[in-house]
Amino acid sequence: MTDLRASTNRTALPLFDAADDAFAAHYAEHGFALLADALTREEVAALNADALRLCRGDYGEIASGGIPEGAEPAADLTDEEVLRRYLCIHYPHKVSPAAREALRAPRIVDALVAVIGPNVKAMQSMLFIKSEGKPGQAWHQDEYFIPTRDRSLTAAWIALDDATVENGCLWVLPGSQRRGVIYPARDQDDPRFDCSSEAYDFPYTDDQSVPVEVPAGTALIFNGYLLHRSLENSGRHGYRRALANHYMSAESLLPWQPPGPGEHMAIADHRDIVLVAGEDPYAWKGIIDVATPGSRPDKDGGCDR
Ligand SMILES: O=C(O)CCC(=O)C(=O)O
Repeated sequence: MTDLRASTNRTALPLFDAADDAFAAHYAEHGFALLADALTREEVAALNADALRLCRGDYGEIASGGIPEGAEPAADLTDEEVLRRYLCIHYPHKVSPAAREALRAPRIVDALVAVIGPNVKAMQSMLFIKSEGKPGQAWHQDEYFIPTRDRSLTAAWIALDDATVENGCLWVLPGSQRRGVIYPARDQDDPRFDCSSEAYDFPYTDDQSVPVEVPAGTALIFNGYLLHRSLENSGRHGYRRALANHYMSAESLLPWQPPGPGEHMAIADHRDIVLVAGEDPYAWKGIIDVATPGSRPDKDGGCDR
């Protein structure tokens, strides 16, 4: 396996121009691959403008894990103050036209088809704002939270600002997807991280990890079993915004929510999905629209538990 630690400078991770065979081979080996210019400058600007509208409540209320009752109304706050209130908003695609469009961005869909197969559905989006001083997320695997039946969970993490070590870019453990093992997770109180749990007991060390420093508009496509984390936006670096969308093969059921009454667990299949490529073999079940935007709790310097 190629050792990517030798190339941890700001430009050395390969940035692919297209989702070609080399892109797919890099993904298969390392569990991730970088797609250049996945979104245009205008699409990035539209997403950042919608981020502000979301935080201002222009698209409706954001169920909040972080804003105390009786907090000042958004209308009385500056843009900076209002953006600082949110570390991450889940399901922006439910209300933001720019986020909905980004879910189907053609270059990203090409990349997903290259690594998943012809039939691809999306089930979640997350908009990270990560203002100065805001925490990152501890080591985790996305399939721990969103299980598929065929290990096809794939993230498209799109930088909406240039992502750097200083402003809290993602870090990955290359190849950690290969064993196909879901590692245990526990609560943590590390001030570098928000309230999300941390994976532990895996056979890799922090010094094997690689920072993913990329220009805005780049998509990091990564496997749901890949261990990854981000550190805090260490201050005076503006925002480190990113849109993280999650996809899987349309052939797999999605046992993400408990089965309905009288439904056997083995056929649980959450249907709040968006087909982005090919055909949905379960179209006969219909689609539901139940998720609404919400934010996760955090505070400057860790979790507000
Ligand atoms: O963007 C970040 O800081 C963390 C994102 C992440 O861990 C994820 O999308 O699973």
